[in-house]
This record gives sequence, C-alpha cells and structure tokens, in this order.
Amino acid sequence: MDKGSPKAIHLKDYAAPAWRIDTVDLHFDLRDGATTVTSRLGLRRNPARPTQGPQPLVLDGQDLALLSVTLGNRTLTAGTDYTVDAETLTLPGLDGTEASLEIVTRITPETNTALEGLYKSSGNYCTQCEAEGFRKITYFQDRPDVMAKYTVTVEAERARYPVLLSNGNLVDQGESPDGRHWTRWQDPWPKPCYLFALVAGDLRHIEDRFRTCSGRDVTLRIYVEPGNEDKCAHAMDSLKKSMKWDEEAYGREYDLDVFNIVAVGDFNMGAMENKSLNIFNTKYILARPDTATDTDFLGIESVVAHEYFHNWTGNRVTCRDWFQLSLKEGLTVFRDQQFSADMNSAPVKRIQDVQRLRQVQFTEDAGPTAHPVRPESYIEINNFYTPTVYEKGAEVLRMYRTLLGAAGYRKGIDLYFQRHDGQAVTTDDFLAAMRDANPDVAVDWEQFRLWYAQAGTPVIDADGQYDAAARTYTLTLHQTIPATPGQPVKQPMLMPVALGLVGTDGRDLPLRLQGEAAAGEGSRVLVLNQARQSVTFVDVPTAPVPSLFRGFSAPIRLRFPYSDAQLTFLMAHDSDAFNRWEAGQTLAVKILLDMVADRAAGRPMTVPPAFLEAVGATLARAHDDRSFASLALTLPSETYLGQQMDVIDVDGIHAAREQLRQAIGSAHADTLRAVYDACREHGPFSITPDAIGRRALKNTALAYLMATGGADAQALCLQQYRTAAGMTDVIIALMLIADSDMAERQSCLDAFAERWQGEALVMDKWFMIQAMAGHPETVKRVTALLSHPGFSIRNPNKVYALVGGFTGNPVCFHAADGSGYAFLADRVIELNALNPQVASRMVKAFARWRNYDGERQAAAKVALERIAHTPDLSRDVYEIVARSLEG
Ligand code: B3K
Ligand code: ZN
Repeated sequence: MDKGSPKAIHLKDYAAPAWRIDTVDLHFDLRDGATTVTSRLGLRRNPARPTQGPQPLVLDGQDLALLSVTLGNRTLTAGTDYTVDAETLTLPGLDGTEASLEIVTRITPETNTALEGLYKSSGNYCTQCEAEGFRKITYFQDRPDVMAKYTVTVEAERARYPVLLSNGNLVDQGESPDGRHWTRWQDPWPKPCYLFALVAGDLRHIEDRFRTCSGRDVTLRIYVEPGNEDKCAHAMDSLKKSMKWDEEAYGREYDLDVFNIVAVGDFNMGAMENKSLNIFNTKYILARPDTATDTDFLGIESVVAHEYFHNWTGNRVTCRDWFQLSLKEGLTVFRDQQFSADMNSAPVKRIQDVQRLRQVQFTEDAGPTAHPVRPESYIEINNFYTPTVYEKGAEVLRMYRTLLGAAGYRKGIDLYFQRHDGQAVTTDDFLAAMRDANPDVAVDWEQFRLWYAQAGTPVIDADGQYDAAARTYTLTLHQTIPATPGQPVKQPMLMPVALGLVGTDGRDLPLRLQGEAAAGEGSRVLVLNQARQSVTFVDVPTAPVPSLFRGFSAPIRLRFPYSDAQLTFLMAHDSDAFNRWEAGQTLAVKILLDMVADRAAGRPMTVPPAFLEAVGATLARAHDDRSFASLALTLPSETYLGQQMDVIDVDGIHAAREQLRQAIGSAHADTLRAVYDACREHGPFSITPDAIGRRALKNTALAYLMATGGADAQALCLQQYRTAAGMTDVIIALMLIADSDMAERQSCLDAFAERWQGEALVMDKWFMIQAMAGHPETVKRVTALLSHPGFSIRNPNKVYALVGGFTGNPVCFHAADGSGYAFLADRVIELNALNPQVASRMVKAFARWRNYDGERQAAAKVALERIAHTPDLSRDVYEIVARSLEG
C-alpha cells in the first residue's frame, strides 16, 4: 500500500489563491450519454495575495473530457498554452489583472455511481458538490475560499425533464429546437462552488409562502417524484418553523425570494444546503403517519432546519478551507439542536443528543481515526464529515454559550455575522468574535481553543469530602485526556462545569464558595482549567450529593465514586433532568458491568433487588413526562457498555443486558402492562410531543414485556403489529417479533414486505430490522437479502439499512467466527468500485477492532488486510483502512 499511497493535505500549507473567480457563467446541455458543460469564468488577481508578473492558474478537474479552452477571444492549444493531467488543468503563466476564460467539457452523469458531481437518480439529474464534487462537473478552483456570482442555463428535453432548477432566481426561460427547453438562473450572492446545484427531471411540487420579519414574501417549494406529494407537509411545516425560529433566536432573515427543496432517492448523506436549492435524501422529506415513525418525523424537522440554518452559518459566512469544516457544521448542528429543543422537550432532546455523541463520537475519539474538531491533515476530505466535526463541534458551541451566558453568546454571534458576512473564514475568526464581543468575561480563550486542536475525550475523576465540623464540602476534579494518534501528550482543557449540591431533602443547597460574601443559586457554572482543581463550598448543613456537569455541560467522561444509594437518590431528586437520567444510566452501567464480570468468572449473574426497586420508582413517575420516562427506563446501549471495558466482552455484555431486561420485565409485569394500557391513544393520530411521548413509553413497556418471552406479551405485540395506525407502533412491534422466536416471525416479515414493496423508505426499515435481529441466522439472512429485488448496492439508503444495520448488530457483526467481518469486507470491496464515500462509511465499523479479544482481532485484521490489498482502492477507503491498521 505504501508505494504510490495517496498524499495528505495539511492545514499548515494553506495559501490564498493567486487568482480569484468573480463570476461564473455556466451552460448545461443535458443529453443522454453526453452532457456538455460550457463554463465562462471572470478571473481577477487576488488583491489579498499580491504577486508580480504572470501567475499560473491551476484548475481542479476529474473525470472530464476537455473539448476546448478559450482565453479572451483566443482558442488555446494543449501542451503549449495549457497542460492537463488526471486532476488539473494548468495555464502556466496568466498575465494581467483580469481575464476571461471559457472551458468546454463533456461528462456522463448516467455512469456516475459515486453520486458526487452531476449524476442521475431515478432518471432525474441532480448534483452533489460538497466537498469537492464541482471538479467533476467542470474545471474550477474547487476550494471554498473562491466565492463567485453564478449565472446558470440548463437545457434539456422538455418531455422527460419538465423541471429545470439551479440556485438563485429564475431570470429567463424559453424553447429550443427538437422538443428541448431551457431556464436561466441567477444567484446574486457570491458563493463557493460546493454550494452550486442543478436539478432536471420530471418532478411535482407542493408550494407555500413565508413572510419574513421585514415583510418580504418568499415562495417555498418542495419537489418530489410524482406520487409523493402527499408526504411533504411535515417537511414544509418544519421549514416555515425554522425560518421563523432563525429570525427570533439568531436575528437571521432569509435573503432570496425563493427557497426550493428537491428530494432524491439516491443520496450519500442526509441533505445538502446548496444556496436556495437544498437537495435532500427522501428519508429526510417524505413522511406520512402510516409510512414514517416518530423518529423519522423528528429527524425531518431537524434536518430541514439544519440545512435551512446553513444559509447563514455556512453559506453567507463560509469556510476558508476544509479544515474549518466545524465552523459551519458544529455551529449548525448546535443551532438545529437548540431549535428542536424549543419545538419539543429540551431535556429529552439533550439526552438524545448526548446518547448519540456517546454512541458515535466517543467511539471515534477512542479509536484509530480519532481527530481534533479542526483536523490538521486529511487524505480525503469526505472522510471528515464525522461525529467529531459535527457533534463534538456542536458541544464546543454549547460550551461557548454556557461560559458566556445566552446574552453574551448572542453578542458574539452578532459580531461574527457583522464582521464576516460574505467571507470565507476560520474557527479562529469565530473564537475571536466571541471573545471580542465579551471583553468582560474572564476566560482564557487560548486555552479554550484546545477544544479545536486536541482529540480524545477528557476523563474527569472527581471526588468530594464533607467536613461536618466545618460545614464545608470540598470538590476535587482531576482531568486527563487520553493519547490519540499523533497526539501522545495533552494540555489541560478549559471547560464549564455546571453543578449543584443536592441536600438530604432532595433540594439544591444554595451554593457559596469559600471567600464569597453570600450564597447564590442552587445551580451554577464553575470553570475547570487545570489538571487538578479543588473548590470548597461553605455553610453546607449536611453531607450533600453532588450533581456534576449538569445538562452535560462539557463533552467528557465523568468518574465519581457514587454509591448505588446516591445514584438512586439523584434519579429521584436531582433538579436537573439530564442528571436524573444520567444517574440511572450510571447505576445501570455499574450493575451490568458487575454482571458481565460475574459471568466471565463463571459465577451466576444476579440483579440487585434495589435496582429493580429504582426502576419501579421510575415507572411510578412515568406519566409525569412520558418521553423522559421512556429514556430513563432504557438501559445503556451495548456500545456504551463496551466503551467502559478495555477488552469488549461482546457476548457477556449482551447476555447481561438481556438478563437485566428480562428481570425488569418479570418484576414489573403488571405495572408495565398498566403503563402500556394507559398510553394507548384515544382520538386521532398526531405527532405532538405528548402523542410521541405516549408511544415511546408504551413501546418501552412492550419491549420489557416481550423480554420475558411470555405468551400474553407476544399476543399483545402481535395485536399491536396488526392493528396499529401509525408506523412507529407497527415497526417497534415488528422489531420485537423479529427479535423473538415466535412462530409468526416469518409470516409477519413477509406480510410487511408484501404490503410495503412499493415504498423504498419503508422497505429500508424492513431490511434494517432483519440486519439488526439478534438471531443465529442473521448473517445468512443478510447475505440472502443482498439478492432481494428491493435491494440495490448502488442505493446508499439500502446499504445503510442492510449493511450499516448489520454492523450495528452487536452480537452478529462481532461473531467470534469472523463471519460478520468477512461479510463487511466483501461489501466494502464491492462498494469501493462503485461509491467510495459509502464504502468508507461502512469500513469505519472496524474502527475499534483492537478492543476485542484475540480471536476477533485476528478475524478483523484478516478482513482489513483483504480490503487494503484491493486493486484501485479509493482514497476514501485507503485512508480509513491505513489508519485502522496503523499502530
Ligand atoms: N454539508 C452537507 C454534507 C456534505 C457531505 C459531503 N461529503 C450536509 C450538512 O451537513 O448539512
Ligand atoms: Zn451541515
């Protein structure tokens, strides 16, 4: 692999371009088998990089057939006037201060299976340019700090492509000979080329309007394939809510007269924020109660918001280079999290966000692909659209807000937009705006900057000492940041520690630090900025139970020597909802790890009665907040439990978790059944937070009842599967049935496929359920499903459902015989040739292979090496595999 290995790009090598591109005039002649792209570039010397004499102009281009190059009026000659290789078109010395260059290229979107650049999905043309797909459309300086104004003409056959869209406003349209037609679009806002978009196809749309805060009317449209118009209402509603929320919470108004969304079935990610022409994976647009689950509805709300919010955080202010990706992604994820918290339940949203962070980001941060929020180097930038850049990046934003307070944070945001509107900037520029807008806040911003630079999840070891005689409580925090690839030694980080001390009556004690004149609120934010730090609270009447990192105020792993009794106490009394949930999780982790250890030592696994009592108490309060209760009743995931072990005991974790679930189901069978019945819906189906909470709690109860394997539970589950009105209840019941050995298992799965074969997104659920089933035959079944008529290896959603679902199956994927790993290697090798981005996403499932036992490690290594030796390995897959095998 070493010879000719792809080269890494380094942040330290950044240099501004010698030439800027001010205007881009594109003409697309879309034809089967050969699309011609004519690009006219208005070039100007970059005043920010003064240079003398002629300067080379190097344009990026990939998989393009070059037809002609014209400078001004002069047709250039290959070899003398310019050179072309597999990745660039170079004009060796371009003179003067301005130039006009026309380039004609030919491309074949029909054969583009990588779904990057211009490609076809269900017969329609669409684009995906971020990060570097524009170079697959035409030669260009494909980098985000080149911002230009675009005019785009799209021409195609009218009958097959009645809808022709691009960014900005429609300024002209007309007929062409031979049944063809064209439209012309102009985007008044300068943008980087990764935000360019084009769509041509036979699409239908729904339309609505939004009046902005300054009274401008915006036409909103969602385009879908014919027949899906009745599944767009929720997405449209989410869009209007996002537009309003951004005006109110961030003072951001929309800046064009149209906002279009197009949903396509073949898309590598969730969605893309192209200026005024968002392109979405159908998964994040299409929803009807009978086809989509509550999770789908909430996902749509947050992704529609996320892409809309990018209009300011990403588009109006963009990234200088791709190392700055978290500048837009961390910030925009944080904004969509805030939005969803406001639209639904804030504590529930926070818990779900932290669950996700732990599930995916903590795993990444502890493995071979760990990297800082602002990476220093990459081989393939598409590999860096990671949980670290997105989710940990969002946590960094949350910490700014916790440190500065809501008002200080908003001042910083306002200054950021005021300074940088229309620019391509860095995370340092963002930090400077936050700092400069809050001169009175005493935070060492240089130290805070380490959150962008240091990888690895900090571990905080905390302890508390109560001195009854002195009535003081001393809290000691000690931070360590684990070594990560390329970063053996770390500096202490600066982080907000939101905390409270809970008194014996269950209330927060007023907090007064030594040296302070008076006691303050019961919850406050302290700043941890040293490796070891102690604080002493005075006037503490009795030994308190500390509630630390409330609301998960920093993305860390906390270790505090809580007793089981203290955790049960916090579960019941902590005023911070997040920490009430957290206490339950911590207790469950303790108990489960003890059970795993017992099993490993050949002892029987036992469930402490006190834990079952604590679960009973949670059940008794369940109707106070059903969504919260459903989360509080859910045991930590097998992945999270695995993170707590040096060598992950796959079977032990699974056995312990199943036994505990069964014990809960048996101990509380009657209460669970009563909760189930009380949550049943009355009246029409709705997706209000209350209705979602009812279904979540009801299905949590059903899952525990099913864990007992009892006939009553199975009958109830079957009844729910057969009679439920909405997809949430249907799919949970089917999942539980698929996970059981019920006689009806296969007939239910068959009936579901029969019923939903025409709905691709519903069939994805069917594939996923079978891939995730804890069934001895799963790997065989998944292999067989690759040949199912509804499956296609070329469709990312299908791959994520079946292959991705299988890699999330804790026992079957990690089967000791290596069958799961071999299956994944085969798929990665197949995908490598078709769609490197999807292949690379899948191969990340090997990331923690060194944390399993010797037998599994050996099998994973064989699989990884087999991938490494694949001819024509893409940069995407190469980078992940090479890192995984290193060190
Ligand atoms: N910005 C896009 C992601 C592009 C991924 C390119 N491989 C979607 C988003 O984060 O909003
Ligand atoms: Zn984004």
